[in-house]
Amino acid sequence: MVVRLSGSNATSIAQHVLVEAYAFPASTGARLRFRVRDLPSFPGWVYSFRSPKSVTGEDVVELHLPGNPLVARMLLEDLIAHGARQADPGEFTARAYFNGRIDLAQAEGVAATIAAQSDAQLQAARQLLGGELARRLRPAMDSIAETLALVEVGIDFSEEDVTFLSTEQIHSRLDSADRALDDLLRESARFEDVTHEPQIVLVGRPNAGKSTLLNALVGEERAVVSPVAGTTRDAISAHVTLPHGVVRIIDVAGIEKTSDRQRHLSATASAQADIDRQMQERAQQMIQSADRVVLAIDPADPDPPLDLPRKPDLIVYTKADLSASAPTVHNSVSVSALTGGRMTELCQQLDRLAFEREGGQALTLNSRHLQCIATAREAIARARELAQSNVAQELLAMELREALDAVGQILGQVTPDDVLGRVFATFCIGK
Ligand SMILES: Nc1nc2c(ncn2[C@@H]2O[C@H](COP(=O)(O)OP(=O)(O)OP(=O)(O)O)[C@@H](O)[C@H]2O)c(=O)[nH]1
Ligand SMILES: [Mg+2]
Repeated sequence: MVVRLSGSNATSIAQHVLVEAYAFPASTGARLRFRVRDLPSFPGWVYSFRSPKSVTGEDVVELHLPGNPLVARMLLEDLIAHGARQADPGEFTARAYFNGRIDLAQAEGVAATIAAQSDAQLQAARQLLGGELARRLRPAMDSIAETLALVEVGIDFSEEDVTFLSTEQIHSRLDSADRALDDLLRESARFEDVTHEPQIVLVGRPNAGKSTLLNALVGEERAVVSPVAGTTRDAISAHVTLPHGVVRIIDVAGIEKTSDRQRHLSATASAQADIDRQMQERAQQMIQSADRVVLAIDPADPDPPLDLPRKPDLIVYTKADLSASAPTVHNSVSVSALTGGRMTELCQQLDRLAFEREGGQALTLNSRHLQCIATAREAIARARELAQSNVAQELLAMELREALDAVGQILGQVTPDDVLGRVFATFCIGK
């Protein structure tokens, strides 16, 4: 277990739980003895990282303890008694951001890593964490910032009749910035797509074995199973963890042909008829809205297979333990939920249906990133118009600054100082 302290008092507070005084050198670990309340002292590891070379940019001490939650809690309480406080959610990451250790997109990457429910989401989070977005944005930011710097210098020297940038030069710089942003948009995936939880609906005739399949996939008795046709009424859904992530599997009422239903109806009261109609409608809705449709067929069922409004993505022949002869059809698998036979293959097929996507390596942008990029591109378009007229240099600078701010906001950077830095770096104004 690891207890992590961050802040200027980290070392002095940590000192209180160590048996002997320790100097906390930079970036090293040592095996030391801990004392917690009246427990016998015990060994553990202490790692210290001095500001600014730590994950938060502050002094950081990590106490690595034996894996006993009770001891860890007592130690935590001792640290709090000596002036520490429990971190707020995300506080280590927030401090890392405010101390300039990571940019805002990387901070989003930390949150996305924690929330990830599939390989694709982890991959997207990893790219944010790795600063990939900052690298991709850099050329556009540089191009806008340099243009702004030159336009501002032009304003300062407007009395002296020197032109720092021609309209064509401004246009070509802005076009290249706009192109870089456009490329980024075209080549990236949307975070909302990646974080979408795939929904797979199980359909089939009554008694096909859908609920039994759901239970076997979940590993517990979620849905009621019985030999009576029409057992499942409301749609039942459950999360199932597949090799590449978590999906939602939905088990709906068995779908009957209208003629079967009529037969059924004559024997039931009209209230039942209404329930039956609602069940069927619900099942049809689920088929329309699900990401994938899996059709369950009992090979022993003499009735012809269902006519679905949508082509199923996979056919599952059920009850393989009862009938050895399932038809061999493309995109089908024959399983026994009862004995578990070929259920692993079914899971692999479901995994493929839920998570197959081309590429997979694309950078992922969330809606905040998209909004910032759109704002930047609008400002670039306005700046391009303004660059035509010489009188509007201040307005042009304003639009460029807005574009730069918008791109900078993706990474959480405040830009005015950045611009000033460039002006002074490229021109010896003080001369
Ligand atoms: N031997 C065997 N029986 C199974 C298997 N799967 C389901 N059954 C049986 O088939 C019957 C119907 O199963 P359910 O899972 O309730 O079928 P369903 O498709 O959900 O039926 P409805 O909810 O009425 O549409 C039950 O008696 C199950 O025990 C299997 O793999 N092997
Ligand atoms: Mg059922």
